Amino acid sequence: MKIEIIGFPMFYGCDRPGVEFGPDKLREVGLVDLFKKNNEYVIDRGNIEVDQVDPSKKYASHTSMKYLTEVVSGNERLAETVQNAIQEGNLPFVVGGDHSLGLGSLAGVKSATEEDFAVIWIDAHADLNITETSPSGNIHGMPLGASAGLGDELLTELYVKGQKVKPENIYILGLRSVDEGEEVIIKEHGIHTWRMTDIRERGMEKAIQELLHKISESGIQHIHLSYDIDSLDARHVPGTGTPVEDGLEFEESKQLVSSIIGTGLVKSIDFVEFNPITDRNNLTLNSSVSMLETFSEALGRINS
Ligand code: DIR
Ligand code: MN
Ligand code: MN
Ligand code: MN
Repeated sequence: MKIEIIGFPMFYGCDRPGVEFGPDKLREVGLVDLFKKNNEYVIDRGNIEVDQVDPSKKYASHTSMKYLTEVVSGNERLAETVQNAIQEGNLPFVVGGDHSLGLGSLAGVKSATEEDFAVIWIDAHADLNITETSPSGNIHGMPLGASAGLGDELLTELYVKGQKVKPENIYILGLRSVDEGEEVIIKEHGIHTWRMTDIRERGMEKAIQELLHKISESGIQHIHLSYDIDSLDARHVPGTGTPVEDGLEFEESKQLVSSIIGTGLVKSIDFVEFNPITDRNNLTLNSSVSMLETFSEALGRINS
């Protein structure tokens, strides 16, 4: 399986500049070679084009969603690139940029995949907001909800019409900052969650067992893994839009990622929210590289 690295240099989904430099900063410190160390075929597809707009026009679309036009156009291009990668039998590894790129990634997976697929979302946040529940209007808080078919058609109809993933096939881990409206959505749609409180109570080992058991019971053969670096404890990631305390330690995060990839079912991956501009002493850069090494090694093990 070839790994296709795809950069998505966008900050419009989080409305905080800097995160758009994530993909190129990671390339600068050897992103591609880091994957080549463990994997025979690695291609760098470069960056998806993002339409530029002045911040004073962030509300130009007459909805409370900020930068709607640019988020949608960039994600439609991303969806096509992801779809092509999967149809060629390759594994798209999408590097953000903010987490609104989940919209394009999942639309691409949906277009390329006939059968149902699962989404594992590792994040401090649920990213399940719809326009009415969003406290911020930031689209990076909405990609999972929209992909489940919830909320505004402006997002749910992106690239391919309608629901991309069934709520019962969504698994969120690392949660510790959930908005009120998102709590209702989690309950109503039976979305599987392992919050930090669950992980602290029962341990990561147990959480992984439960997760893999549920996925195996579902019979799903394609997992999309979406990794937000703010799932890591705040002290490891000062350079991310919304660091949250009481998060994952490296050991736990690595164990989780390795086990998920170890199933051999992961066919597409996102890695998001590294902001080199707000980083301190390269802490977040080093955290990102350290996690990327784990992705590379785990992929290498199933790839060889
Ligand atoms: C919050 C923050 N739930 C929102 N979301 C973030 O604005 O919707 N997601 N930071 O990564
Ligand atoms: Mn996120
Ligand atoms: Mn997050
Ligand atoms: Mn559950």
